[in-house]
Amino acid sequence: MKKIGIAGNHLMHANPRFGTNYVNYIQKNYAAGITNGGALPIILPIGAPELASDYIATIDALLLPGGQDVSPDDYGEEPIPQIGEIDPQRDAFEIALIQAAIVADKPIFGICRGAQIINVALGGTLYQDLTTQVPALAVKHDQYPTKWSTPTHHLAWQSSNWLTAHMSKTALVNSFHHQAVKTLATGLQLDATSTDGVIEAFSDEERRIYGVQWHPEMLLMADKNAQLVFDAFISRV
Ligand SMILES: [Mn+2]
Repeated sequence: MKKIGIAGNHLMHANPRFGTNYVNYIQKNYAAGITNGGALPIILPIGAPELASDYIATIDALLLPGGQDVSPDDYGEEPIPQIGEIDPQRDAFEIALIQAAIVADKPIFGICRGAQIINVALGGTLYQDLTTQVPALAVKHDQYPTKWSTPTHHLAWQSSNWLTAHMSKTALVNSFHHQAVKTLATGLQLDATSTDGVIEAFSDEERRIYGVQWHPEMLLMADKNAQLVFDAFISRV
């Protein structure tokens, strides 16, 4: 069985629900997308970057999920006032996982923050806050309070890519992000934007690196076609 490592998240503040213990976790739907696709999800707890290559050795591919804002320090910027919560420990661990997966020639799939941290790990940059930094922004990219499983904005495909065979020409996706890719890292192909030009998907078939800015795992709750994104990735492992 193909083993897909999911980079875990953690509750960063002592939490009364768990008797103030600190907690490692991952949202269930990431694991569901992998098990539905016939592969085995393995959660990788945030740890020392030095452990990354050992973790990568135990899996066949890496999935990087959503979460906190990526620290602008990772791409050489000071934080603007509109940035959300950052987690340098998670950033460092995930960047080490990405580098180790590339060295080991294992496929990588990033969702939302996961796509952003891939881009940063490869030398690209991000918008810290779309509303502040993109004057031409015309689409609502943080659809809250509309529920996660409701797609709200369209994709504009920019290339023939790993998803175009599986998704419609006028695909609707959900959107829960206030950061986004600004400059794509060298070697990444632009796959899709939103209709206002925000980067929503990229790939590199040679290194088998894939990123999407929306949340296919939350669309699984309402649309079985959303599983095709996970299936397309698993087929490349
Ligand atoms: Mn969006």
